Amino acid sequence: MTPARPGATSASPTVRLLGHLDEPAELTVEQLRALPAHRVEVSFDCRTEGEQHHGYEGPALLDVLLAARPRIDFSGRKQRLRFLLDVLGADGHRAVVSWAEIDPDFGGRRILLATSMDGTPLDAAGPQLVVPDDHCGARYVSAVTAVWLGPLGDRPEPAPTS
Ligand SMILES: Nc1nc2c(c(=O)[nH]1)N[C@H]1C(S)=C(S)[C@@H](COP(=O)(O)O)O[C@H]1N2
Ligand SMILES: [Mo]
Repeated sequence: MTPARPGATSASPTVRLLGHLDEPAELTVEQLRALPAHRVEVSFDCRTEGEQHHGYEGPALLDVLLAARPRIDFSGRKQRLRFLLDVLGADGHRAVVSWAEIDPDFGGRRILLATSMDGTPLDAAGPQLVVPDDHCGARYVSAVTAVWLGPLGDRPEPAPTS
């Protein structure tokens, strides 16, 4: 029998929230639905597949992380700028998002952790990162298994893979 891999079980894959958080968590897609959901229609370009159009629904990545209580000093603004999010997919594909991209005082981008794509629930596949303003689809990391939050220069080595 294949040993269960955290975040990649076929029954209900989970996404782990790691790093500088007061309440690190491991959430199923179903648990992500407890947060307010947003709906977006997006287009992005893929170098191999061409132009793609999809409708996604899910919580804002910001809300997912705020629920885990980031250890970030929010008293000022400059302190936040060194923080980044390392988003990891089940196949090892990964993309970095800066905290400032999703912070309403800076980019305020509506980046989602989608629980459905084109009306199809992602419970079995795992959630997908949705980056509506990106032209290229490469940051639409699917089957997200981990999101690490932390400051630049304080990243875990080796990278979180399980
Ligand atoms: N986990 C994972 N997510 C991924 C990729 C990948 O290789 N692995 N490829 C990205 C790329 S290059 C593109 S263009 C989009 C394609 O999204 P789609 O297949 O849902 O249209 O997924 C992105 N998400
Ligand atoms: Mo792509």
